[in-house]
Amino acid sequence: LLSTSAVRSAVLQSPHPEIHVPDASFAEHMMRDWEKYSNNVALVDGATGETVSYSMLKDRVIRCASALTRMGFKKGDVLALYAHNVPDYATVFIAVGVLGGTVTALNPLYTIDELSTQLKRSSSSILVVAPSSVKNAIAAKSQCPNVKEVIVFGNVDGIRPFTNLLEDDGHAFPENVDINVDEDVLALPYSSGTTGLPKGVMLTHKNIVANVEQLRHHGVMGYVPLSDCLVGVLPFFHIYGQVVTLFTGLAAGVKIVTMPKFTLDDYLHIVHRHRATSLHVVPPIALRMAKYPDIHKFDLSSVRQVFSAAAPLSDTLSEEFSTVTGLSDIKQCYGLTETSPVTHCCPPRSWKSGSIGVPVPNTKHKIVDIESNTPQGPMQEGELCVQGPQVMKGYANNPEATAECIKDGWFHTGDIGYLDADGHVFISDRLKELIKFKGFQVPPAELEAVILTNPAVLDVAVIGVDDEEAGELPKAFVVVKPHAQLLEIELQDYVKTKVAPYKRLRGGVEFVQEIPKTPTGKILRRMLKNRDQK
Ligand code: 4UV
Repeated sequence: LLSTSAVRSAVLQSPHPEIHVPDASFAEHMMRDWEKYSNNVALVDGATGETVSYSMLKDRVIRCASALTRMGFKKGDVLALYAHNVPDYATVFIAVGVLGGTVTALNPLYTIDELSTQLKRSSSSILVVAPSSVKNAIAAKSQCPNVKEVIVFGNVDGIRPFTNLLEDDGHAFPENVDINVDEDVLALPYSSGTTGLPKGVMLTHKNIVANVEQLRHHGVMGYVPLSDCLVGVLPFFHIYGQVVTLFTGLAAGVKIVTMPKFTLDDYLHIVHRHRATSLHVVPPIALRMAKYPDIHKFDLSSVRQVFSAAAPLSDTLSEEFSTVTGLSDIKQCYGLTETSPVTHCCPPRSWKSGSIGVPVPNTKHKIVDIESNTPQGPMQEGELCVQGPQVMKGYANNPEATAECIKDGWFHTGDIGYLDADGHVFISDRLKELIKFKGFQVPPAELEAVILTNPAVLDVAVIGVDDEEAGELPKAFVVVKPHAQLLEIELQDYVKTKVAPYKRLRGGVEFVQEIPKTPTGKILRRMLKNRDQK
């Protein structure tokens, strides 16, 4: 794909031709081609069967934006989405985009503490929730004076239903909101980045529009308008489901079947029944499919391509998956919340097992030595750095953390990898402290802060331990206070009450005399990891 001399030069361009990224706002860009798709199905609620056509979706966006305007929501305001995947996730996101507002999405499994932390940090004024989350939402609202109103997808007594917004006559729809596509923040997901607690990632209209266009390019996701069908199984609160499935799918005019919750059987039924053409999975879903004895009961012949991202997909799993499912085109992609997310994807035809492929259009990359920051040659390991229009504006209210990861115009991913002789990237390790459980971020610093609130704990360090099914499991090394008593199960139960289920200490607890640290007090996680592997 790339000439050897191109690989020898340290900074590499994407092998794809340069594409044009329009200066359109997110909403304008999403709806640009919808006239062509009008009566075709945009979204199907996989749980209820309700369908929404492109023209209905546009109508809903107008009504929703108008209703939000009447509620006083305006440019610069933040709306929090705390819900499972439903078709109106798209309605809300695009309507907020029209108004020049920002959406901060949250995992619906977040506890009240986790929810109120993000509501406060993001200064959200409206909270849109699923019926099952109303109790948590009310409790969090009472702790967050910035939250003015709670709206529910569905019906719950005393809470304004989202359908009420869709009954608006649309007359307050603002025609001319002035949006600066390079500056105005459309999405504010939270990511821990290289270190520390979750930080608000400022993704501008341009960032998201760029990534949608980079993915739509025929050499990347290659969705076919009007005939393709995607399954919205990965959560829309995470950047993967949000941009790669929902936004890129809707901009491209395909049909998306939303699933509020993953169960393997439901997923395969939907793929079969709706004749899905491209699947977006994370390695744990690929593993479940590869190990499912009843897989042959489902007709997967409509599936043209499978993409896996968010965590490493091993050669072995990729091969087993293809053998068992008969789906030979399983390609890896790679990216981060901070890069909207996609920076790399395996190119059609010339992809290699275990590789994350090559940079998507308009994206440059280099591998640098982690000590000297000098560019590395082929087969030499170092930190992967990227440059492109999808790289975030920065972390909200945190110029220090931004400056630590964006240096001289290069975004440092915190992942270790190398390039092979053809310029394909392989990720081999993680430099940053992040743990990934089934592709979801578990920031060790967040768990450490929670564990330190236990009165028996003197000191703690959390690392990820390898696990075949989940990728990694969070494990705590704990120093107990003198004369205090603490059992592993007690601490695990304590953590369970404070965090979402995917952050639980499934890797166990090990009691130690002291936590190894550098002279400046930084935890030596690598030392703990190496000790754990022995
Ligand atoms: O911030 P985040 O949770 O973001 C993501 C993004 C998922 C993507 C990326 C490209 C796509 O095409 C897509 O469909 C979905 O997960 O976590 C970012 C970190 O996840 C690890 C890596 O450590 C990142 O810094 N990661 C993401 N993709 C891979 C990966 C991969 N293919 N192989 C290894 N690690």
